[in-house]
Amino acid sequence: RTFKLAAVDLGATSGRVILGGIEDGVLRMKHVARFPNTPLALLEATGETRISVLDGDAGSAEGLYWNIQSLYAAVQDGLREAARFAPGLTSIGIDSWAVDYGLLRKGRLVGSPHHYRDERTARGVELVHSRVAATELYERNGLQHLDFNTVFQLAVESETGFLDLADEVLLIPDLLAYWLTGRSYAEMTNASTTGLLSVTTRAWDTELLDELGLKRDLLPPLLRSGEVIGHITDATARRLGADHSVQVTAVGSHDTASAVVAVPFASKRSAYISSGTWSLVGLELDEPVLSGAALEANFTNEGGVDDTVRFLKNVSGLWLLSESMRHWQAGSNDAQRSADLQTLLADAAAVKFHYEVFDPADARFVPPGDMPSRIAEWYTEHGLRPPESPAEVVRCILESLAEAYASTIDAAEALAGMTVDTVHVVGGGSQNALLCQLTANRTSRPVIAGPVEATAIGNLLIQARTMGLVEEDASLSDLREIVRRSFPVTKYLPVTT
Ligand code: LFR
Repeated sequence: RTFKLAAVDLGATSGRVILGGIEDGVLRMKHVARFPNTPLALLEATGETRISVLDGDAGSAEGLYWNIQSLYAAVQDGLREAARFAPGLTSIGIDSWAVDYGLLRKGRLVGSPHHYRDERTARGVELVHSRVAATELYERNGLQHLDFNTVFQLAVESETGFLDLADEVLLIPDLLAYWLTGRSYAEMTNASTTGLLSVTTRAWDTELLDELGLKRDLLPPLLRSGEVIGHITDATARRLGADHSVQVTAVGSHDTASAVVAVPFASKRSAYISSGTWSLVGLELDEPVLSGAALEANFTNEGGVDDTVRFLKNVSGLWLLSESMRHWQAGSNDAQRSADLQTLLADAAAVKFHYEVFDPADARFVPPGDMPSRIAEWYTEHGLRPPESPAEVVRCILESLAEAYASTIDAAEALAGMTVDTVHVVGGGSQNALLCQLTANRTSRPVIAGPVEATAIGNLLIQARTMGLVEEDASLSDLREIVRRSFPVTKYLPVTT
């Protein structure tokens, strides 16, 4: 009875479907499905092109893609399970990573969506900057420069002619919502990561599209989180075994926007870190900060739920650790192969740390591949002694992330003119006790860790408000009160050694 809502939450390495409902003012959740998200690398091998699951050195791949059809099949399986378990299901909300999209022609997908780690984006940056200077771009879209922002990807699609095939571009969550409902929209929080949305009007920047030679009608109408995308189609209802009155609700479809909704802010002076594959470190503000200093510091002003601004910086994340684990587990050394994460983290905590930190945002760490060697290479190039054992590498990764968090929070404080007295960590990284403690130490501020499922929680809370399960006019702070009531947190105090 309790469960009326389903959150589809897609991450770069796995996806999940989680049921939710409100009971006595508390958010209850039930995980119904979890599935891997394995990208596809199209490799050039012996002269012919063959599709292969990503393995080994993807640097030599022709392209890196999302297996969106498999993902959609897994999402439908998950929703079928959700509908079976919760016959009273009324709403579905979808969020995923940002920037990536499918190209459609007459409603059909043209090719597989590219993965943002595909290295073609460097060309896109050249193409865009030859028409619009970086400073002008920042004034218009307020975004941190990341080579993979949609605007750069579309510039490459345009140069290669693929864009000529398309009459519509749909971001990943919008594409899945389209398949479920037959309605195509662009939800605002995710649209704000494309680089094509005006940071001042939060409408598509048609002048920018013109300057870049992109067709104005490629992008669908915008929708705000909390609005209804549509009811599921009859065919979808049959496939899911769900009632056709089930609706798909626009949530903060950018996973980071949903995660920020679920930060149980202890005070107005709190910073947050949404810590997963990436770490998004920043502040919730009412207005964007578009100063030269913010551009210089490469901060982003993404659109948040309820017209907030996510003033933050993407500073790499636990990808460094998961990709290192993938490398070790595929290796020939038995001891390394059998190393599980918990043992490694315990060993890393025991390492006597006498290394420098490295820059986790260095471009060499973006593509998939052998992270431990790339980290060693970074140290050697800087004339420093590299970590050797896996435990040392893990410790260096976590110390370096914590240091990046600290300098980013200090910068955010200065740029936004606000004092930060507390740091919230949500997402997978909030379960990493070593990372949380190092973050407290290096930021010299208390860290409040949790909830781990912030993204799904934010997704469910916006649906709950739309469906009238909480007050229709509940503010973000009202929703955060529900988070505080529903989920415990862990506190880490800074320790100086
Ligand atoms: C986090 C995230 C970040 C975005 C990156 C790529 O999952 O959505 O916010 O910078 O993935 O889309």
